[in-house]
Amino acid sequence: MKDIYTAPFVEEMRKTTANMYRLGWDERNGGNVSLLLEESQVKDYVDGAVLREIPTGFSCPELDGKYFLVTGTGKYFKNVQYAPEVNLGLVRLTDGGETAQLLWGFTDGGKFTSEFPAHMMSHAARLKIDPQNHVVMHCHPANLLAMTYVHTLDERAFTRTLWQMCTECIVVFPDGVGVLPWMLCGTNTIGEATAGKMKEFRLVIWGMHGIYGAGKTMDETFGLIETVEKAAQIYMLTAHLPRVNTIRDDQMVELAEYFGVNYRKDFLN
Ligand code: 2HA
Ligand code: ZN
Repeated sequence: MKDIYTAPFVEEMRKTTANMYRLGWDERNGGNVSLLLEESQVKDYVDGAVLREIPTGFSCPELDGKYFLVTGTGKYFKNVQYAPEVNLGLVRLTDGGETAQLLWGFTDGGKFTSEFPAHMMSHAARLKIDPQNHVVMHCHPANLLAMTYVHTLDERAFTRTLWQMCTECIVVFPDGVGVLPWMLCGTNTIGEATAGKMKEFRLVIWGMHGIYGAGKTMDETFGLIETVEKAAQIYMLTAHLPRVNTIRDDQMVELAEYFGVNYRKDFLN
C-alpha cells in the first residue's frame, strides 16, 4: 500500500480547500467538496476494508460502486490541510447509493457533509451530460452572496449581469448560471432542485446562501466559481454608482463567436 497522504487526490483536496478558505469562501464549516475517483486511482492507497457503513438517506443507483473523496460535516476548510484524515473521508457508494462505505478518513467518528444529497445528485446529473465530470464544489463567496440580496434572482437577468461584469465571463461560463430561491439546506429537496438545475448549468446559485459548481477537474470547477465571484465583486463595486459604460449584448455575441463557445442565446437581448 502506498501512503494515502501522498495520493494526488488528497493533496489536491488539501490545496483546494486551503485556497477556498484563504479567499474567504468558506468561513467556519461553510462549504463542501466532493471528488469522484476511479477504482484505479484509489486501489494503491486503500485495501478496500470497510471501516464503517453510513446510511446516505437517499437513493442514487447511477452512482452505485463509485468512489468519492468528500469533506466532512461540521469540519472547517481551514483545517483540512493540517488533518485530512479527520476532515475528509473516502467512501464507496453501495445499495443503490443508500449506503456509503467508509474506506479512509473521518477518524473522529464523523461523516460526510450535510450537503451529500446535493453533491451526489449533482454528480449523477452532470455525468449524464459530461462523463468526465468529477467535481462538485459548494461555497459561500461574499460578493456573490451580497449580489443575491440586491439583484433579481431571475436566472436570465442574473447571468446577463454577470456576463456584463468581466469580458471573459461569457467565454468561461457560456451556459450561464442557474438560480434557486432561498431553500432549507442539507435536505434531499434542495439536492433534487440543485441536480435539476445541473442538467442545464455547471453553476447553480442558492439565493442568500452560496454557489454550486461542477466540472471535470478541481481547477476547472474552482475557476468557474472564481470567475463568477469576480464578476459579482465588480457588480457590488459598481451597482450603487451611475453606469456610464457597459459590455453590450452585440459585443458579448462577438466574444462568444470569436472564442467558439456555445452560449445561452436566449440570455441576451
Ligand atoms: O455547512 O455550507 O450548506 C456546510 C454548508 C451547508
Ligand atoms: Zn453552504
